[in-house]
Amino acid sequence: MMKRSWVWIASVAGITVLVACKGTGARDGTAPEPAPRPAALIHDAARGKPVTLLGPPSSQYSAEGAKSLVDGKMGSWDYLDMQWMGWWYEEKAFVATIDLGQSVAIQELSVHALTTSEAWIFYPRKVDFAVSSDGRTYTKVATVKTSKADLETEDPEDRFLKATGLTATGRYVRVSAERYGELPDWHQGHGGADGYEGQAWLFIDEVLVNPK
Ligand SMILES: [Ca+2]
Repeated sequence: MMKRSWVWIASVAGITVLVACKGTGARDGTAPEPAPRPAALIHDAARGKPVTLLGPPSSQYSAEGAKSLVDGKMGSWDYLDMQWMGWWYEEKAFVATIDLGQSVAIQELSVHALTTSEAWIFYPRKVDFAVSSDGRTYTKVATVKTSKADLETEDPEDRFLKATGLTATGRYVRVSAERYGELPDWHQGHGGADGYEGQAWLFIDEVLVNPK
């Protein structure tokens, strides 16, 4: 089982996101302040719809399985709050496909992700959003990338990595997230220096389609 490390060195920045909540108190070794959960969303078109994953999350961090991605429940900055699902580098890539049940005009797609470097959890390097009418042929409609500063933010954050202003139509939505990969050189676990694998976790808890 991997070990948690305790490093708090990095920078912060904002990117193309809806929410970026900063935690505090970590640098001096105290626990981060309790995090407010994002404001409840009234509805989105993916809520409760069937979800398939390329591969399941780690059994350590699996919430209630794939359906947790569309249950409208968001995690906090506590990665152990049972809302987040975690994908370790040994798991398959994060690829989630949602069947909306009917053709939908899509204006916005987003994924809610967590970063907590002290727990080896980093935002994805990028998220690709694709849409299909038949469930076989997918067309990429947006890519959201995170910057180096976003990826190496010091404090816990949660973000909606989102694509807006879309003019797509489709019944199926596919979201693919690229993991951070090897821990950065400032991180205690970099290069497996502490005897562990030196790889980052990816934590995601929700995929949203046209949130209102
Ligand atoms: Ca959820």
